[in-house]
Amino acid sequence: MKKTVLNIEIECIKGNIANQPDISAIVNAANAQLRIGGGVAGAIHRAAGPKLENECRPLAPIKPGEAVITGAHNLPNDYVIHCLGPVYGIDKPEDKLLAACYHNALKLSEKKQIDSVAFPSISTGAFGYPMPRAAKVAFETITDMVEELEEVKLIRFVLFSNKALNVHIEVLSTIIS
Ligand code: AR6
Repeated sequence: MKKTVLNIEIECIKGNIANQPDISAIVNAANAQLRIGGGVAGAIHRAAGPKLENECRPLAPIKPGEAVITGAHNLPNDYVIHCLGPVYGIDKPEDKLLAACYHNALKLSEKKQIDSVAFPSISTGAFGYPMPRAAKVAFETITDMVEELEEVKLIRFVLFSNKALNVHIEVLSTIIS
């Protein structure tokens, strides 16, 4: 499913964030130490190889809402943007911290002249953020930013299950008609 806002495509697909060869930057749902971990971080680090963790080491730790950028090593992309989402119920206010992840990732993309970015659903796995609420924060943050985006032309959400895909399609439809 695709929606276009001011010439920027927002797309939702089912898939694996570590297998998006047509995308310049993929976003990692990282841990504070930028180590391998599970879920998205595990998939990205396994596919990128150990040099990614080496490059991450001096950039850690990061705080909830922050984003840092590295190369992609063995991944088919140019960059990995590592975001630390809030742990739901602990890092507060969750919505502001989650919005900061999307905002900071897109700011970094603009700075590096990245034209396509793929996001997972940050914080909705191990960090427990309810997916419909997280999707609303993500899409609202992006639509608030489209006017200032000059480089980014495609924003893809890569969802891991049909259920996650359907939640995102439903929420996106309520935000962009
Ligand atoms: N591609 C796309 N989505 C995925 C993939 C994948 N390969 N794997 C999982 N998801 P999570 P968080 C979905 O837990 O909640 C890690 O251990 C998953 O179903 O990866 O931000 C880190 O080391 C869920 O909807 O990220 C951190 O400690 C969403 O992606 C912590 O988990 C995010 O799940 C970060 O937790």
